[in-house]
Amino acid sequence: MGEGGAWRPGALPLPLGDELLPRGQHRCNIWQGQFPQVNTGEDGYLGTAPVKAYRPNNFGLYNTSGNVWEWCSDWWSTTWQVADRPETRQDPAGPPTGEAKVIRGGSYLCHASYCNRYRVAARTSNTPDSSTGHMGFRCAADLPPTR
Ligand SMILES: [Ca+2]
Repeated sequence: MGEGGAWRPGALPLPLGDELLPRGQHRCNIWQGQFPQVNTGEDGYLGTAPVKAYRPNNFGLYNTSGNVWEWCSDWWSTTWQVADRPETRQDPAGPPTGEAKVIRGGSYLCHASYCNRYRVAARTSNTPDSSTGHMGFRCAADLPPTR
């Protein structure tokens, strides 16, 4: 940014490290403070935040990063995606079976010192019988056919 906040060609849009706090505005619910001893709740939440607490992304989706890890239908694998096959490259759905499901996006427990996965592309896993306060799910449906 140039002086006065004007865009300067060739400049990064935000100072490094300010992606989650542009112009002093928190963009998602993560941990602030000294993890795990002190959570300052600087973003307004010590635990989960309401769905519309932060503005949506450009697709209109809320909480794609932080707040709660999002359960995915894909089985977790550290090797399946490595193979260069059509099913691993085109709309990959993960292996047909597994022991743990993919979770993505990070949670209010993520902190730079411990779990800096509060981004849309972040993936890790948990078993389907797990129960925690920092995982949730997103309901989705296909659009009805148009005439
Ligand atoms: Ca928080």
